[in-house]
Amino acid sequence: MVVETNKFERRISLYGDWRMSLVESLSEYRDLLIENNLIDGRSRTRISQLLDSIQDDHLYVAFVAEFSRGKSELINATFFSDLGRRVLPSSAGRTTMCPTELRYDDDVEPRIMLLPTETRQTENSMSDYKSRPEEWKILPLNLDSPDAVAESLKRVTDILRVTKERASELGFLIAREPTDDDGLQVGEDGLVEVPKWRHATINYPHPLLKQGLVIQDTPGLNALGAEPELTLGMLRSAHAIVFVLAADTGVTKSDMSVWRNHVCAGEDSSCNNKLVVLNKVDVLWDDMRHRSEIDEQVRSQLDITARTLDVPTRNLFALSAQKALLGRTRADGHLVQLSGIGAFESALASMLIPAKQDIVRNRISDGVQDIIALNRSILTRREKDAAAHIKEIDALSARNVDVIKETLNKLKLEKEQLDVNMRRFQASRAVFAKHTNQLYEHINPSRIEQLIARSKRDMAVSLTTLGMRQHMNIFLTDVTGIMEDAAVEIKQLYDLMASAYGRFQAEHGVTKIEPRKFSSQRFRREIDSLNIRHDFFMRGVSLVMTEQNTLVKRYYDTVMSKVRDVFERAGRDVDDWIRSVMSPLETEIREHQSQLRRRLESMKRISRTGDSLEERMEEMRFTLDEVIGQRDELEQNISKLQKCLEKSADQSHPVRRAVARQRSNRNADNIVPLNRPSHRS
Ligand SMILES: Nc1nc2c(ncn2[C@@H]2O[C@H](COP(=O)(O)OP(=O)(O)O)[C@@H](O)[C@H]2O)c(=O)[nH]1
Ligand SMILES: [Mg+2]
Repeated sequence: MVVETNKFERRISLYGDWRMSLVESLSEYRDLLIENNLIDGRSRTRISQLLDSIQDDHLYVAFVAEFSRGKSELINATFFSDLGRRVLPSSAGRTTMCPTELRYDDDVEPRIMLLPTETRQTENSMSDYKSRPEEWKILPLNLDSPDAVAESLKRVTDILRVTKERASELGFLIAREPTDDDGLQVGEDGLVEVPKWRHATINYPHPLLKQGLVIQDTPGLNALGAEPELTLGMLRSAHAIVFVLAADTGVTKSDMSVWRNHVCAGEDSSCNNKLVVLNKVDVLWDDMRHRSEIDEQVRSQLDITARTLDVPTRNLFALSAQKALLGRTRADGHLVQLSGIGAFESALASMLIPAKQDIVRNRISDGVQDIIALNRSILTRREKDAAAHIKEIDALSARNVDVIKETLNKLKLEKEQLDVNMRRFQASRAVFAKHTNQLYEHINPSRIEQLIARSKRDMAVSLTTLGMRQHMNIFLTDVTGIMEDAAVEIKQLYDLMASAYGRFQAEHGVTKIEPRKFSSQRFRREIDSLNIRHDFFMRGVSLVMTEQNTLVKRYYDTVMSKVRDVFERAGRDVDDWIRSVMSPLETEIREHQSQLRRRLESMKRISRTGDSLEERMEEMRFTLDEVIGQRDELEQNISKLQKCLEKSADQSHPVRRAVARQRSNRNADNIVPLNRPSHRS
């Protein structure tokens, strides 16, 4: 029997190889630039940052569904079957009580970290707690024994029994009727079971996690509702979301609620980073029936699901996680094949990896393109300069005093003109600084803080959901306005720079390079999507809720902290842009100035001392050859880097293409192809 290899693992490992080769060619390129004195400090820092970002690049996959659909079992089967046992606890009823993240960070020991539920009463979000390990309970994992690991991971099922009031205080919805499935049920003793932990992070050195894969397992509707950060943060940033249904329950009301309000949350349901799994198809297996009959039944259930959720059937997979895990632990290839997990894993890998690869590729292309343009242009200048000087020396061979004078004058004139323009350029810096200040004023963190504070005050006195919703709308509109003002300022700054670049190009033959573009679009899109989600969330909250309600309060805190986060990142990016937008032109001008100075010096020496012309000529020819050699070596390096950044020929899978398209739209403002040199003489 052929034991199938896990397709997911293979694809991830190929992706890891690709990242390594990208790191290698980018480092080689940087070393060459340093060696040939073609890089300034700013570009050097940028390349280091890009290298770091490739190395700690993460792939996020979130498993979302109502409880008991088999999420944990599916994670066990897909990622952990090589341990020969069930690692994440999976059993009937509510098992995974808290959102659980599986990842690997080699700076810390293998361990499970648990954030107590009581922290829900504070204003801090889960991500705030990430930087405060002292608030978490930490248990080391004993890797020598899979049983011991599984035992430690059982902590994610811990519960507390508390009164209804206490549960509400902690932000959990309580079911009003015993038949309600969107709230926690009150037991006969009047107590409610709530998860003991708010969040669990498992640091585990699994090969896939070591490659940067991060798996998020969520417990169900109740936890999603109680922790808005999951929907607003985790699910939004996941590279793939796997939504799980069970064949024995079909699509229930609460499944629909998870799907609409959390997985899609206002986005198009055909969004291509979502896979839907119809799990537990083994419940339909029946030895008394013919295989084709069972297949037909599965197909018809898939059709119904596709229609109900409005997703394309190619994103839907029927499988049995349980049989897949069993088959893999027993090395029973037939059972694994029967389980149907293979097609799901292929689709997941196809969805996840090319989409992620596109993001990395775009980030790197965007990051290095102006560095490449600049060093190409400097080399072209060095080459032109050496050739021009060779001509000048050649013209002197007659030792004609007039010619020497004329050449000297020409060079002097050009140098003077350059100095004048340089002064003009320095003066235009003042205008640039004015716009820069205005831009900083727009995105000033204290301005956002003021808006947040005002909004919180307004909400605190608002007694109805409707009122709060209006205040939230005002807040988000104001924030959008700030983004728009910033975009206008950025455009003006860019135009200013582009005209300064253009002037130098026209008057001094500086190679055509353009200032680096900056687009605030991606930040704007993040704010827009908060707007969409806000509408969605409020539609789901039908009760009259006041600011006192922990859930709504936490929801708004989350939105505000997202806004704060968007502006912080935008501020950092703007900062980096402003610092770097001038430097290519400055470097280019400095290079030009020093070449003119050298040529003037050389001409003066020749005219004064009658330096041997042959010697100078020899020297210049050597310099020219050297520059050409450098350029060829550099071009080879750039081609290697570009090859690495090219899309691989096999991105033709329909899901993959669609995801790549969607992702690249999302990153459209980052995509800039690496241009060929604009001219070479
Ligand atoms: N028959 C069958 N049961 C499954 C399958 N996958 C999971 N289960 C069972 O469904 C229950 C809930 O599974 P679990 O993974 O804990 O679900 P979760 O709450 O979504 O994480 C457990 O009793 C599992 O054994 C499956 O493919 N077939
Ligand atoms: Mg679970």
